[in-house]
Amino acid sequence: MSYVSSRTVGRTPRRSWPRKVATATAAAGAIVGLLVSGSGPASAAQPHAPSAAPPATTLAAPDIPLANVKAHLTQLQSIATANSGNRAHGRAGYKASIDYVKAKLDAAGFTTTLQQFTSSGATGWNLIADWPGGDPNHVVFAGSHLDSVTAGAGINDNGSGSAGVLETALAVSREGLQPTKHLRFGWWGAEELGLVGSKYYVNNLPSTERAKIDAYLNFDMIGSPNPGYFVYDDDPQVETLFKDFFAAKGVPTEIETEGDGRSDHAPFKNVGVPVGGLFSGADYTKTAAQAQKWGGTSGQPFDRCYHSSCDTTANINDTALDRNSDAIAHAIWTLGTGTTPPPGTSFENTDNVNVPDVGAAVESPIAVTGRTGNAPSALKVGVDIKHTYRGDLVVDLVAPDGTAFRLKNSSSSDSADNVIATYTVNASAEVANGTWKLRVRDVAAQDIGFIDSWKLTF
Ligand code: DTR
Ligand code: ZN
Ligand code: ZN
Ligand code: CA
Repeated sequence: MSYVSSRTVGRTPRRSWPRKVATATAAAGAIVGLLVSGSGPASAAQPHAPSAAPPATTLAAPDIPLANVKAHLTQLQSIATANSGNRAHGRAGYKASIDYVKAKLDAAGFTTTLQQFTSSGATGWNLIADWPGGDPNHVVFAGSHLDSVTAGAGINDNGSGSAGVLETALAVSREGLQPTKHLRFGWWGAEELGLVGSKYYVNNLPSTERAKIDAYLNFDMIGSPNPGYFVYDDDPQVETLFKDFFAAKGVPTEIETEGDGRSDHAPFKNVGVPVGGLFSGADYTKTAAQAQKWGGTSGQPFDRCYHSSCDTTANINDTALDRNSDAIAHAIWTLGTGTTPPPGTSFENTDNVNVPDVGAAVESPIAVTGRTGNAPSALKVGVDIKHTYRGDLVVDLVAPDGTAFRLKNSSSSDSADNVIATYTVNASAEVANGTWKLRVRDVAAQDIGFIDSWKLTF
């Protein structure tokens, strides 16, 4: 598709814009995601619909018994007590912890694998447990680190995450779950030495296998004694899944913003796997506002025994441990049994649509199907518009119900070429399924262009 470039000195004055638009924030950058759309461009008149997914139905997760989760913590505490007071990498207490978890999973019918590595001159292990069945090309993966620091038993950090993931896996077995996707669970070694075990796993996972992981969910500290309810702000669909789970229980959540790089989701995220997770807080101090919404004690750390000898079975808030363990099960059942497209799913229209010079707005449609509920609060809108004076252009995202979100205003001073950007839109008030449109209008004479492609990632 060719377009003519020319310049004029004066530019027609910009028009005032209808105000029924919401705002969006722009961020350059690529979108990493799974393309659901079929191959080959549809005609400009017809939306570029992905292969139609069956209506999304998911099985409801069972309640995860708090008593069972706490029984695992009691076992981990006993192991630490019998092994110099800790379960740290390279110490007897860590191998005993691995053996305990593996025995439970073997008895429950999982296919378990011990992956051995060396760090700081000591042998470490990752434990991977696969639930037989499900689509091997779509893996839903939940993990937690099993090692403690040398200072103590590490019951909240991270017996809590390890026990919550373990009990969810055992619930899969008890229910005889037959998920549509393949379920995998992991317990990492040497996280406290710098994410050593999870890095080793990802580094040794072929890229073809990495690509099969629809989502990696990380649980590191989920029972803090003065708890907060933090949701990782990584994959928008996973983030929304957890936020909606807690909202349905009347539990407010906050975004875990400083978690990047702080736990075992980081190696997965670094290779493009959609990630998410939950966190109840460590050594940061709970604010008065947070105590107001979550209870507990303001001015005190979420976990005053973080990395200390007092991180024992007495260092757990049962409500937080129970809620977060149930959230793990909810995520596994929702992502593992539903026909909802996996996290990081994109819908794309690659048809070229000409934008008339200083003319009427044009639209490029995308039909979104197979999703459940509303769009995420961080819906990614990837835009590629070829144009020789991008200041001429006004760009809106239009939701299926007609609500317009302003992505870009015109600017008489922005003479650069092309609009190639990714915008993040809070579309959580909009139903996800339906025909979304990219609306583009050229408001200044001379210079023309066309919509080359655009993409929605949930
Ligand atoms: N690094 C983890 C604890 C931790 C601290 N901040 C976050 C944020 C998100 C997850 C975990 C953490 C540890 O000490 O194991
Ligand atoms: Zn730690
Ligand atoms: Zn930890
Ligand atoms: Ca123009």
